[in-house]
Amino acid sequence: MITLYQFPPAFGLPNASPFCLKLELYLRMAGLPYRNRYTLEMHKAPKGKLPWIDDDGTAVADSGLVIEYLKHKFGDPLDGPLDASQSAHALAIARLIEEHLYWTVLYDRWIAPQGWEMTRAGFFGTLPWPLRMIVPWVARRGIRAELHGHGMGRHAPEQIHALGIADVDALAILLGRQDYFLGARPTSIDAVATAFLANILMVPLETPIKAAAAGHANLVAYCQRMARQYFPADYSPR
Ligand SMILES: N[C@@H](CCC(=O)N[C@@H](CS)C(=O)NCC(=O)O)C(=O)O
Repeated sequence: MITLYQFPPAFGLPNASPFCLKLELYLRMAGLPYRNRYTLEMHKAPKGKLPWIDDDGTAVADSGLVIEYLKHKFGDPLDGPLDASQSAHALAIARLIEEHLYWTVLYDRWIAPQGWEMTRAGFFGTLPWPLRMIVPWVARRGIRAELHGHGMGRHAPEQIHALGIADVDALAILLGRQDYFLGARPTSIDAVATAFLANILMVPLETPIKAAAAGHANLVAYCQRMARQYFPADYSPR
């Protein structure tokens, strides 16, 4: 049995970590049985980040590497039929989302004042005092350092928003009038796109990037369609 270790649900989503939501969506899309373990024990994660899985004693970390592992072990019903060009297209979209757009979202949640209010309350609000004062401060300092290391954190807020909006606009063009990112059938890139778009569109935080995404009717309809099809049944939208 696959055990999925991920953060507890937050912000009205099955998971406020897009990487965790991506992996849970993939498991559901591929029809693989799994059980959830909600955790904050980062020291138990093989790479110090969530999500990771334990598959009958085999620990695998990193959402992308987990998906590769699952494809290898259980078959690849979603992406198996893709040709090399479609796979390359999907890889380019995933990199745009995970290695670029993600960092703009991280900035809006952890550094921009309005986002930080939401994040501090949502992630740390139930901690007892004085942990409630110390833990968020330490965590935010870590995220600030990561944003600086990546480079995104070195830009002005308007520049970060312009970069994120360009990504969202590109995604809207790439999706176009299709039902899914590679056509009429869902593939694993839809787990990636939905996890990140839902974490922009379906979270109660108004940002210029969310406004841009909400302005693309195809992205909104896509996200809602994927949520209806694949979000866990016990998830109740706000
Ligand atoms: N490349 C990793 C990224 C995972 C990741 O960045 N997880 C974040 C949450 S979205 C995390 O665990 N952060 C906690 C930390 O860095 O301490 C994947 O695809 O799983």
